[in-house]
Formats: sequence, C-alpha cells, structure tokens
Amino acid sequence: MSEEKKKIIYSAMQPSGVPSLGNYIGALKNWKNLQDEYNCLFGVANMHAITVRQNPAELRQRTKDLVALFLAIGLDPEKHIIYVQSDVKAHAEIAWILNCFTYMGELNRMTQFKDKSAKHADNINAGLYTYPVLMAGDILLYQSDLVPVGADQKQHLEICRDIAGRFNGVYGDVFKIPDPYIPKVGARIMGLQNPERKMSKSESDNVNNVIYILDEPNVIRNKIKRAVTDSDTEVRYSEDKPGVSNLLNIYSAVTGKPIDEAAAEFKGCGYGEFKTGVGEAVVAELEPIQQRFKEYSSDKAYLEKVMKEGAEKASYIANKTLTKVKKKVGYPIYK
Ligand code: ATP
Ligand code: LTN
Repeated sequence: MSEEKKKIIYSAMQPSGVPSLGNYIGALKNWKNLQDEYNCLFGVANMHAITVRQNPAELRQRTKDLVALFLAIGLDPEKHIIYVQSDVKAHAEIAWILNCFTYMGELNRMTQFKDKSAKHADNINAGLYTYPVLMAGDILLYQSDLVPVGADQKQHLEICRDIAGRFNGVYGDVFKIPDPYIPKVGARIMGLQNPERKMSKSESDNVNNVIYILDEPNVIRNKIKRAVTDSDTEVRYSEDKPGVSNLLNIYSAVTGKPIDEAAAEFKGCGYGEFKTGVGEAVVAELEPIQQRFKEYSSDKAYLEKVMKEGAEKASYIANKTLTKVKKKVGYPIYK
C-alpha cells in the first residue's frame, strides 16, 4: 500500500517513570507491530506528566530515555514520527480550544482523575482535571484513525470521540473520529503483589509490584517468583485466581501463545515451575530491548536528532489542523 493511503496511528506515553511491563504489553509491543500497516506518530507525553509534580532534571532525563526506549523496541523514526509533546506548540493551543468544547460533567466522570486525585490529594490541579482534553488534542491534531492503548485509556478515547463529534457538529467535518485499539490479551496487566490493581510505572510504594522494562534479568525473575498467587496449587485462568491469571496473561502476551495453550502448558506444574517459566519468557523478551536501550541512550547526538526532526515533522502536520480549527472558531486570519 502506498504511504499516502495508509491510515494513521497515534499514541503516546508519559515520561513519569521507567515504563513497566504493563506499558510494554498494553501499548509499546503493539505500536511496534502496527508499524508496517500504518503511518504512525509516537509521542512522549511530557505535558501530561507535569499534571503530577516532577523533578525537572529527572523529567528531562526520562524524556530522552523514553525516546531511546521507543527506538530500542524497534520504532522506526525514518518511516514514522517520534517526538516530544512539548516541542509541538499546537498541543497547548488546541487544548485550550477543546477545553471550551468539553463539559465539566464529562470530566467529572473520568476514573483516572478520581484515582489520581486520591493518590495526590495535596495537588489536585486543573491540569489533572483537563488531562483528557489535552490527550484529545494530541489525537485529533493528526487526524488519527487508530489509537493503540491499554484498557485504562478507553474512557479517555471515548471522551475524545465525543469532543471531536461535538466540534464537527458545530463546524463541519474538521476532525477524524478515532477508534481505540485495545489488545485482546494484556490490555490490563495487574500488579504482582496486588493483582486487584493495574501495574503502574509511577507507583513507588512497592517495587516488587511492578516489573520495569529495564529491570535486570535476575530482578525480573525474583519479582515473578515473589508474585502473589493463592493457597491453591492449580495453574488455571479464572476470575477467582487473579494472581495466576495475571501471570498467564503476561506469559501469553510475551510468547504470543493463546491463553488456553499457555494454561495447558503449565497444567500439573507447581507454582514454582510456572513462575520460572513466566520469568524466563519475560527475560527473553526484554533482554534484547535492554541491550539496544544501552546503545541508543548513550548516543546523545542521535537522540537529539530524532527529537528535533520528529518535532518538525509533527509540527507541520499539527499546524495544518490547528490552522483550520482557528479559522472555524473565528480567530483572525492573516495573509
Ligand atoms: P502513570 O503510572 O504515570 O499514570 P502508567 O504506567 O499508567 O503511568 P501511561 O504513560 O499512563 O502509564 O500509559 C502508557 C500506555 O500504557 C497507555 O496506553 C496505557 O493504557 C498503557 N498501560 C499502562 N498501564 C498498563 C497496564 N497495567 N496494563 C496494560 N497497559 C497499560
Ligand atoms: N494519557 C495517556 C498518554 C497519552 C496518550 C495520548 C495516549 C497522552 N496523549 C494520546 C494515546 C493518545 C496514557 O496512556 N496515560
């Protein structure tokens, strides 16, 4: 298919910590796999990240590291666009306009806002509240067709579609209405110590709950060995076995084997053997990425080149949509 005819994928990730295995399985792995079929934009959502207080030097470093990780998992900056959100001014501009097309009633329903407000009770800022509007702008600026994300972002995709539909209803077809792409397996990887809650990279309370993509192989093996299961001994996928089911999900996602096949493989095994199998599968998937990450992250000049070129290419596309939007709402037009 010619480059022009390909549909557009947009997705982004916050540089709010070292990405977790949940981020990898729910998002990054699919980004890599969808590259051949689509024209893609992959953003480092650092404007979203400052909705929670960040250390500036660490944020700057993590932003670069996330670009290096995108490259390490195999995203191709020659064929696609890898860029940092704050480098494209159009994001801030469109966010304001879209804020004026979003109802507080809609934002009040967002579960991520409720969760994060509870977690950061001392800093419930307006940015945290309008976070989904900034995200809608990201997607809509590039006329995206498809947005590959984990299940936790489904509600944000729905509000994006509603905002776009509302704007189009007033001004005509300005925005493409995007579809979410949520994987069948691994859309919500749960914490290893608390399999009732999603694994989250910005969690710092219990390091054993989260596998970070850059964890040393032995750290990964040990975290999986310590993962909470249950007092039963049977490896079986079932709602009443959240710990075991989560490990089966992880195994299935990294090996590409369907859940039934994964469960059958470990039938009759004890939890010890099962966990060793899952640990090895995760290490086999992540180790080559870690190796490449080391190479990319030490090549500062190349990273900067990718970021600068990405920002230019993204700005060019974003500005086309932004100009249209500004005209529609009645801002001045200069020749
Ligand atoms: P934070 O902890 O800072 O809120 P996060 O770990 O939830 O961050 P994001 O940067 O918000 O990660 O999300 C990046 C992508 O990873 C999104 O597409 C999100 O849906 C996906 N994702 C995050 N956590 C998981 C998870 N536990 N399982 C599957 N996908 C996930
Ligand atoms: N909020 C997202 C990150 C994000 C995003 C986006 C994802 C920012 N802008 C646009 C998809 C499309 C998250 O995953 N927490």
